[in-house]
Amino acid sequence: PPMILREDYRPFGWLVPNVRLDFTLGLAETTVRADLQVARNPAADSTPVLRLNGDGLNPLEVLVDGAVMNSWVMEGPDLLVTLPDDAHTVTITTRIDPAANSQLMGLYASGGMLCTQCEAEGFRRITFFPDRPDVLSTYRVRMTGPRADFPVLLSNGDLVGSGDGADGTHWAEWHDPWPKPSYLFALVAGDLMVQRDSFTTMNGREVDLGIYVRAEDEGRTDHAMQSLKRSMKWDEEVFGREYDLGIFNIVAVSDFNMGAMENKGLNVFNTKYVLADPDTATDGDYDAVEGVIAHEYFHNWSGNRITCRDWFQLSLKEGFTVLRDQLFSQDMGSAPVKRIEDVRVLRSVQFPEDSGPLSHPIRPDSFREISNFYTATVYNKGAEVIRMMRTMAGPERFRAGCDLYFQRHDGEAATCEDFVRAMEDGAGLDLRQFRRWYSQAGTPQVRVAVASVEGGVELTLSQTTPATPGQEGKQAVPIPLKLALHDRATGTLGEETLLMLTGAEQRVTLPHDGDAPVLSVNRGFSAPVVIRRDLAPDDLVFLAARDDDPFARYEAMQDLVVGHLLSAVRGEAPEKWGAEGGRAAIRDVLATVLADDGIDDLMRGELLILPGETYLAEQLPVADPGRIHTAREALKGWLGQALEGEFLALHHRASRVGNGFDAEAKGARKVKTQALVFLAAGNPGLAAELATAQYDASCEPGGTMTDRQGGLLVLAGLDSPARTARLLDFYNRHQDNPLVIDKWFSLQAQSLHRNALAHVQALAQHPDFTLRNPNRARSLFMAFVGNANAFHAPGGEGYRMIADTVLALDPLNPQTAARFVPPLGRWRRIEPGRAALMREQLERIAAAPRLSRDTFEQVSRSLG
Ligand code: HT7
Ligand code: ZN
Repeated sequence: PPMILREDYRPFGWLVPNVRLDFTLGLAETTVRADLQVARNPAADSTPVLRLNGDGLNPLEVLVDGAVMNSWVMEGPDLLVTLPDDAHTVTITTRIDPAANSQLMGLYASGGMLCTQCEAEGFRRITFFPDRPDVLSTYRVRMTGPRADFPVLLSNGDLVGSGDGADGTHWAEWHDPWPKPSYLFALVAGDLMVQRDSFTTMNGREVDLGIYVRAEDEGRTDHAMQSLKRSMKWDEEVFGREYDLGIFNIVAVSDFNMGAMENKGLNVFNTKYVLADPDTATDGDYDAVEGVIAHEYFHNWSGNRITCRDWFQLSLKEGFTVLRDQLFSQDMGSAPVKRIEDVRVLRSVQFPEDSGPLSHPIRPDSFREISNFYTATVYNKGAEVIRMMRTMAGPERFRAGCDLYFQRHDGEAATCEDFVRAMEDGAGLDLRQFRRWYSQAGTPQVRVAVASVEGGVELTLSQTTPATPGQEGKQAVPIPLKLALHDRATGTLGEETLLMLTGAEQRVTLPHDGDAPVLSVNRGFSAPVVIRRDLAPDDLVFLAARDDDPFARYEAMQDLVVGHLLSAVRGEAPEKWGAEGGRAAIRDVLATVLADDGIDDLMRGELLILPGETYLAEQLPVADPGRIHTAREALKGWLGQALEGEFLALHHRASRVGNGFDAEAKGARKVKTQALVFLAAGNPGLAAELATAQYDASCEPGGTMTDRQGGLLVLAGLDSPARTARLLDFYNRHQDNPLVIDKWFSLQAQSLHRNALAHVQALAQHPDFTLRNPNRARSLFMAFVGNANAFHAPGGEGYRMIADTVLALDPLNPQTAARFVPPLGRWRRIEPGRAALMREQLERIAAAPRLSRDTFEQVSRSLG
């Protein structure tokens, strides 16, 4: 497959101002008649040839200005039509089979309904079209189908007509007045229930809201609806963005490749991010629903009103929208906790991506398959890059920059450069050097050294970015670092300041009165970098227990544990990291955290999370996953024993808090299961009893899925007679709810049980398991990949199982298959024995015939 280059961008030769689509719907046969009004693009090189992208289509008929034309040609999957004049109407008829569409791109059948997914290049699987984001058209869509099968007929924009047809059919016609690229087109037809509501915009316009689900999911959309209304209000208040149609619909489908899709006026969602009720959704699920609903809604401005010129600019809409949804969630709940959660995702997913073979800038320079670039780098690092601009400008000037961007580029297909320029002009920032964050891949490493000088301290800061594939030499990037100098002896906390590190090395002197300065740096995670600082354990203990920045407390706690564990993994003498090899200090800080009335349980829960095994592996040039797992479990067990009384008391206290959805109840549930996690490592017998009791209590009326899942996850890792009984109970209780059965697969795949790998092998044969449903495939195999100890089984069985999954899934759903390749691609950073086994599996995949473009690209980059 060819490599597509960012620098090769050229405007399309033709404009397509208006599109009319006429669908005759059937699950196994849908006919599409597309009328494209086309005109030569004065801003492009003139060409009489209109290239219309297709993917697996045959034109049944081609008309130009109403007359049959036979001189069209196919070039690969594309249709080429040569047009004599400057403006024409081109009409093309195609026929597709949605039921056979297992890729879930284009028009496909899911549970008896029809729905579409067109981003990035799915529209070309429906009809021939210039399927690129810089061709904007208004759409008029007519659908006809059997009323009994498809009582609900939806598309983008406003409903402009509907009626009955012959033989039990009916039709509906929708018109979207806002010009949009083809990737935002959507159609849904099915037998669906709707929850309706309305929203009055800041200018007093009424918007009809609808959330459509299948009958069995009725009654589980209230949280999504409330989240939508909160999102609409927040976007008005914080970004000044008002909704621009009279209708906003959301449809939930159970077969979906990603989380959701922001189609104009008709968002299509994975059921996982719509449906929630206390008996079946965890607190994490509730938060995820709110976050994804917000994200897709916010795209209406950052993505739809202003879209991307080409797919290299994907972070223009995704990075910006992730930042917007993160800020929203910060405002809806606990801001520090949300920040810590977001940083944890960045460091456990994006940092490894950025230090491996798939590393790419947030604005990539090349790709073979764009679906492979919907990554944590484009999304999450992209959000961090814009967050840094906000930090440098402050919220008010940042808002002015956003306002200018929205005003300047409304209705356009824009670039990342346009965004940066609007920030320069609107927020008054000089971003000349900052642009390197868009072009340079890799995570900057910042070394910080502190020396006492007369009247203060001298900081020496230096930065380097390791080489990444195709980018050997790196330049310094501007790094905004929030910092404060505290005094350990007196306990005085210093004022926060913002320092810009712009060069490769920089020295700064900061005033400080006391004798024991402790530097708190990258507070709030002001920059997406790795900080290397040589802080003594005592200083980390001080920061973990006392810093006024919650993120800095979390960070110090993490550093303390990382220091101890890496020392243990390297086999260093325990004294190197303080008494008991640092364990005593960790125990004491944890005890302080457990007793600290100044923080709530949601925050306490964050401070109790030990760094994950992937994050720990990331700290080493070459890691032995087995040693990391052993060291981490040993620490957990030691802490579980050393603080058994405290964890028991915590579990007891938290169990007495009610089942509500306020912060107190959510916090209690969070620390309750965390207490169990430590106890399970320290005293498995006792933990099994408590986990069983927690599970059983959660099955009483009013009990929550958070407690049920938490108890069962811990129990699944232990050898207890209750294990099998409760797993069976959970299955029987929820067997009719696919999203909960996904949890059942996941928690067994994630469990710390020594036979987890064999359990996953057996579960893959379970009658409820299928690779055809992406949620189910991910629930078992992605959860398994996240279980580092099981995935990295020394004999390579885990690697083989994932390679088998890729090979089985690739012909069905290449996008989902390709997402299982990156875990194997980490082989260079794993000890040689396992690395060889990982590589062997990548080579086995590479050797398979007829590999998809998606999987081929990921495997070849991983081996490269
Ligand atoms: N913008 C949406 C991307 C998306 C997608 C991409 C490829 C294949 C399937 C997909 N479904 C949705 C999601 C978002 O970021 O909002
Ligand atoms: Zn998005």
